[in-house]
Amino acid sequence: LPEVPSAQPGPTVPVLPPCPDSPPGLVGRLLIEFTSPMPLERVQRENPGVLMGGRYTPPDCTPAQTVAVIIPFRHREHHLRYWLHYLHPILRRQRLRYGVYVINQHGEDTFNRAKLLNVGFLEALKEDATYDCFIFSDVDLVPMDDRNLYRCGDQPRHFAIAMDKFGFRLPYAGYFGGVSGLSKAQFLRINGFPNEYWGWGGEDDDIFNRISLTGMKISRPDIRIGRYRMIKHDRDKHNEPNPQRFTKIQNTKLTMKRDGIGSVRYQVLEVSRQPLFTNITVDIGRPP
Ligand code: UDH
Repeated sequence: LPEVPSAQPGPTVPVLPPCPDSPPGLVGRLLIEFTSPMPLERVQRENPGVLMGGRYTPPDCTPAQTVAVIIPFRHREHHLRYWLHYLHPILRRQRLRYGVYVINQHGEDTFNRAKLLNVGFLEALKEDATYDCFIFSDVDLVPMDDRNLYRCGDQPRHFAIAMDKFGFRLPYAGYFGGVSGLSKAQFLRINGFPNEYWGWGGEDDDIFNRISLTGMKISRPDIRIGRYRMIKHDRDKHNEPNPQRFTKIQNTKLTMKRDGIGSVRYQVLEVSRQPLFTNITVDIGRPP
């Protein structure tokens, strides 16, 4: 590594080169399965380079961005172990500086995915004000190709475009669910995500509307690269399809100004730094 002499006499400081745009050492298509048992101790042993709280910085280069990966969560420990097992090595090969934040909804009231993602944005920034890219990932989605780079670009990015459960295609042209990424500036430009979608469905379409209404355009990887496996599961309790979703997504233009990152109210109950992720348990209230 090149070394620059420091101004003061004393040790020289190594200067790491910028991380390459196309990281060397990616392997391409991956074999993903969810049948072998996956104890957390094993996943920890496999990832000694990950620091407490699920933080990682490449040892050999300086990344252009700092990425917060935000996972909306409740009662999916089994899925989280597979996610950590597959994603940490992928993100490492992608030469990312990143942190993993599991935003755990406290209690048994109706689930609210988008509000948890808003909480994740604010809480990750409290942990590290240098985060400038936010990847929002469901806990049950694992990319099948490590060339699907988890970073932000000049437009909001949709990563999970070819999921196995949809026959490796987009289910509809405006689909923005599963795994998406926005820079800090892009996220603030759309006033973050809606807080008022309780239960399953619609919030991803509302986010799509926010992006379109602010004149941005979604960027996507090649369909052969944006492939995902979803861990099969039954419908969760307290996350029933939201019957209001169809009317709500008609009104994004009116609601996005008052409902978003600027109006999110919640209470953090616990922040706990685990070896492979930071768990933030939060009370986000309940539907009116
Ligand atoms: N999530 C939780 N806990 C919950 C509900 C949701 O952690 O109780 C999170 C988790 O990250 C999940 C994401 O929110 O990946 C999205 O929720 P989901 O997986 O329920 O949504 P999806 O559209 O599935 O993937 C809908 C139910 C499918 C039932 C299929 C029955 N065969």
